[in-house]
Amino acid sequence: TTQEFQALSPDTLAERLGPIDAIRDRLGDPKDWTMREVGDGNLNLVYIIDGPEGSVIVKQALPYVRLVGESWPLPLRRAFFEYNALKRQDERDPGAVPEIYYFDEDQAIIAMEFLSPHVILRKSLMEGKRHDGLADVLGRFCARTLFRGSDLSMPTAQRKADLALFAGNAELCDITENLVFSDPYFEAEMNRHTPQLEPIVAALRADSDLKIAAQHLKMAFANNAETMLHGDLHTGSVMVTDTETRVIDPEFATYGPMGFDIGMLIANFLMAYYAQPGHAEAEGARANYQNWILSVVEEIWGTFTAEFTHLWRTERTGILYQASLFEDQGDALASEQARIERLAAIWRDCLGFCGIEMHRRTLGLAHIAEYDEIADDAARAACEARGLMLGRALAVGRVNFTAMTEVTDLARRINQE
Ligand code: SR1
Ligand code: MG
Repeated sequence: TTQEFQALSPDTLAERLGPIDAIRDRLGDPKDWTMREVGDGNLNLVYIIDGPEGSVIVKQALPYVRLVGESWPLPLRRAFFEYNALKRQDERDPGAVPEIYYFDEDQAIIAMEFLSPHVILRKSLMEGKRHDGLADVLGRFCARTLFRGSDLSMPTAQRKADLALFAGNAELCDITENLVFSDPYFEAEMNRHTPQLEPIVAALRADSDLKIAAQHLKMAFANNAETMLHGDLHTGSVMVTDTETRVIDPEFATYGPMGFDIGMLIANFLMAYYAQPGHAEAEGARANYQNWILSVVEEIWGTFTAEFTHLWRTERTGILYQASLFEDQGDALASEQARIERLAAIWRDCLGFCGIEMHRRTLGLAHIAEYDEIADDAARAACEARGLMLGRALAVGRVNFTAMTEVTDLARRINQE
């Protein structure tokens, strides 16, 4: 029997979660727990519980979009998809995501590892901090989870079952399909943008090539069910220390095209790059830091392709491109050509999704703190306009770029305009 959903509150946390061994064992006696709500995302409640023996994160989905309110209902079962995605990501890239201690499907509660002293990467990029190994972990995470969740690696019956399972996350896909790919390009009700951007926004909404690109990319997102995606891999879904990087929050997990996660991730670094004038003090230090951000972008793609190539050569156990078709017949060159062409397709998608993400974070409902926290409208618009220009160049011109250095060079040129 299912219990009626009840949102957790600081007053009820100890009473409701205290009896659960897996949580009490981590924290100690519930009467000594203290809790604070720390959720700053768009959808959920998030508590940190501190006990005499440790700390735990408790995340609970609400039956509506927190950012908007009860007028926008959203199914609790997104917690089920988040739980299942975390389990799979941990198998495919061990240690990359928080450990889960407890899951309650009816109450949409996941209790998991409290990452400390980690902070949200987006905040850290606004503060001008660098993180060793960041690009390596993120590039590898993308390669491992995307490759190992696909027909390149999984037993195909298992992949098809997962495809059907994650198809149930339809309402969260619907958010992405509308908020990311459509709303930015017309006057959707919940859109907002900085007033000084009006002429650029009008030009983008009248730009047929851009709207056609967005439609093609939307079709790819909705129809190209290549692998299990994280589904919302932005810099707010990454936690860091000086030397450690972890990925969180895969409630938008779904089957989709391989270029989606990595494109969305890179877009968020590029926007952090353009937002720096709104945050960094001295110009010299800012330029250095901006260069570091672009080096991370280049390294993420470099690590992704290196790891994907390694997995292709060592772990291709799925129904796609069997060794019997290539290597066993002494046709290893064809296998390599197939890999190069596959990576080229991911690259094109990645740039397209990257460009669209840069637009929707400036023109749609869900913006980013890097831009939003620039108090002066004109200064914010100057940063955002550069991101919009690069986004358009990437979405429309995605077939013309051949290396990430071409993207970062263009980012620099636009930054100087
Ligand atoms: C209504 S949800 C808006 C955005 O927040 C999430 O983090 C996703 O990025 C979604 O598009
Ligand atoms: Mg999130």
